[in-house]
Amino acid sequence: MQDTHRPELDAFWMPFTANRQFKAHPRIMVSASGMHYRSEDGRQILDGTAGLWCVNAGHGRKTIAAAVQQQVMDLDFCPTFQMGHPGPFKLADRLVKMLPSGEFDHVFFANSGSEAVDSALKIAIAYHRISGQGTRQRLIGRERGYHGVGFGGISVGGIGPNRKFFSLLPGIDHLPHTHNLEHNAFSKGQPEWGAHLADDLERIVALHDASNIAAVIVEPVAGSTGVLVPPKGYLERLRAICDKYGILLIFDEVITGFGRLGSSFAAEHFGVVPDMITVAKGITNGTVPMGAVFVRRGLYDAFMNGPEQAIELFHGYTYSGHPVACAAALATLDIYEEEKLFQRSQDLASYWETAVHSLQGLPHVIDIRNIGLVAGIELAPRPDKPGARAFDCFLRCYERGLLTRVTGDIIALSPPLIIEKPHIDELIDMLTDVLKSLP
Ligand code: PXG
Repeated sequence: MQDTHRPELDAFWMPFTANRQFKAHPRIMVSASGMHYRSEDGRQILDGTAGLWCVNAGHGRKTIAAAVQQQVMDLDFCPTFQMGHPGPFKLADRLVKMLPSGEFDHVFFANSGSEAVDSALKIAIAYHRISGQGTRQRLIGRERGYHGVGFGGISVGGIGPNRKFFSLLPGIDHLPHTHNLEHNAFSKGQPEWGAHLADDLERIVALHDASNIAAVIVEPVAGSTGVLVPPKGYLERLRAICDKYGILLIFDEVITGFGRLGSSFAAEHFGVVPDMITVAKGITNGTVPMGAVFVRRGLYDAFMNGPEQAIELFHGYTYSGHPVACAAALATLDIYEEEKLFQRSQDLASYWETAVHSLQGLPHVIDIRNIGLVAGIELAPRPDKPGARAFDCFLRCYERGLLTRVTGDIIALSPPLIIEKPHIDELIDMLTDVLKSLP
């Protein structure tokens, strides 16, 4: 790779990126269609990550583009504070019908996963307050959890580098993460060991008393920290303990929502119903920013008790329910439904599982885990250089024509749900070659 300084790349401070490395060796995409990106040097790159876990219906979907174009022409923007337009009403009505067993009846819109998470945390605290339990202020997250980058999200999140420079919200505790190679390496689907880790919630309740705890937030499958699949029975136990103490349970489904696991949502997949679900990414197939919080029956109603003229919740964004995002989301849901993409994800899951586990035994591979159309491949770190081997793997895959995602020494794969078996074979072949060549 040649170092060439391109001054036109200087001004953009790239998020979550090694800016200097990138700008010395840029990886710039100029178009995308179906399962592939095209890079500025004219190469086809197989998208092994659905962009950033969001392009579930594949790239360049014409009906989404048409809906967005039409919406911009018809109604570019309209506030949703004290007035409205049809989009978010239609979308919310449609979304609640996709949720498990009619349990959820209202949707609050935001513009990203981070905003959805902060909205959910605020709704939880406000809910207890208006229900006469204002001492319930504490929030509980989990080690290795990722809930975006707002102050709420990094506080309940469990990723050291995301937290260490910043002052965090007070009154936060963390459950232990569930990742354990000694017990669960090379598990297919949900690992057997680890349900008891949910019992740590009892310890936290004993420490602070339930009367001080508002909510627990977890990703049903932790994505960003390397695809951590919940042990069998773990989520059920969390639900039971939350029920026992009147604590709200929030599932952050920014990654697991919209078919990633082969069901509409992880809540349905695991048969565990939380009190709120946060989503983003796949809601618009990544085309227009949007996030949302789904709230369980009763939560919204609790807020509807004051004088009719009064605003019930002092929270919202200029772009909550933005017309263009709503149009993109509605067109996206049409595709999911018409092409039965969640079913497709389920149907492909066992082929995917066999394919990714075929990497077992290759150099450096110390664990492979999978569920639905997602997989994590953990590599042994290079001595004294954590993350370097997987980053090298990412760069080599990119050169080879495959987009992967790395976190620490873990490669995460989460292809668009339109993936075909030959793409899976191709992806595994490329990754096999790279792993064999990796120092
Ligand atoms: N919650 C979860 C579970 C997420 O995965 C967010 C919240 C925040 O969403 P926004 O839209 O604010 O970014 C996310 C985002 C990665 C990666 O490499 C994952 C995310 C974002 C960037 C990178 O795995 N997830």
